[in-house]
Amino acid sequence: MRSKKVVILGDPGVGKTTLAKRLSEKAFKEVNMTVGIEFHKVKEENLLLWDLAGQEKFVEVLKELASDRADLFIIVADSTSPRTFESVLERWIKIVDKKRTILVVNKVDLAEPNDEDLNMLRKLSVPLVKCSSKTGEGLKDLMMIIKGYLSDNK
Ligand SMILES: Nc1nc2c(ncn2[C@@H]2O[C@H](COP(=O)(O)OP(=O)(O)O)[C@@H](O)[C@H]2O)c(=O)[nH]1
Ligand SMILES: [Mg+2]
Repeated sequence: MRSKKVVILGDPGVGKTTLAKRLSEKAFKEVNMTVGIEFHKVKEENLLLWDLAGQEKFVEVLKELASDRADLFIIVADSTSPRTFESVLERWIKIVDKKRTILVVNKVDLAEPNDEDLNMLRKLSVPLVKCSSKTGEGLKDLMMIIKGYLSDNK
């Protein structure tokens, strides 16, 4: 059976690669900057995570490639960086199918996201999970939501 295609999007530095590694290898690792695209498998759940880099010269082509037949999108914001919340609205949410999207607020080990930023995202009516790819907090919830989405065949 084809693995489920899960595309991870968000500004550079929000922790997309760290999150993908954490979900596939169950460990926190210091990662290198992503060039182009990286793939991570979550064997137990038969997922293929598409981890997209933010470099402008690739992003248009990659976005198209990534969104083709995607089963699920995960958009990541960084709780220490309000700008990355704005990008969710201005940039990332516009290129996904909202009915198949989960929002992740990462790095909650460093700071609680402020309420204004959170409310801005909540208005999108998309499930939102707060987590830390470093400590692992919130990742079980995230995995449950992912599985829920994929089993419903939405
Ligand atoms: N404290 C903390 N640091 C994180 C977390 N997630 C990622 N990082 C760090 O943030 C930096 C950027 O992460 P990276 O995964 O490369 O971001 P990407 O550009 O979105 O792929 C790295 O130094 C990571 O170790 C987290 O949940 N907590
Ligand atoms: Mg990366």
